[in-house]
Amino acid sequence: MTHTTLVAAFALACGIAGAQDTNPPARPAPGGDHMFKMMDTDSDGKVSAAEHAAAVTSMFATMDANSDGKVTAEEMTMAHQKITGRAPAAGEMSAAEKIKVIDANGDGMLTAEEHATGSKTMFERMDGDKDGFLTRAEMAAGHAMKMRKGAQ
Ligand SMILES: [Ca+2]
Ligand SMILES: [Ca+2]
Ligand SMILES: [Ca+2]
Repeated sequence: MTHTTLVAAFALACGIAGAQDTNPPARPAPGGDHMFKMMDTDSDGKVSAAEHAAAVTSMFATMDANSDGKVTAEEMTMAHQKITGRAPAAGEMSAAEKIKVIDANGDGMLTAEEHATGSKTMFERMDGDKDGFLTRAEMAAGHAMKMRKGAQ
């Protein structure tokens, strides 16, 4: 294998090369506006804590493919690919890293309770003006922050 081939293979493994083919600029960012509309069940343009919690609960059920009450990194990766149609892009957190952030007992899996508690913390962190509702802008800013590696 030549050096150039190695570099190309590495770029491909990191999703750098693949991102250009699978993600044309015209396509809206996955999980952005669609996710917001899904969560805003009363369509008032804001996501309340209750709306967020309901979405989190149904998200957990979706991710828990074998319904054992726990979500593993594999299950989260599979659910992510099903929803967005792609693997996490370069620079995005992997499922294992996302789990680690809210995995209270450190067993590498999420229970519904850990997921709910972690998501509530994220809601509060994303709610920049602390009015108890997430606007589109607040959610977009929060997700950008969350996806950046090493962000706390
Ligand atoms: Ca709402
Ligand atoms: Ca499971
Ligand atoms: Ca807010």
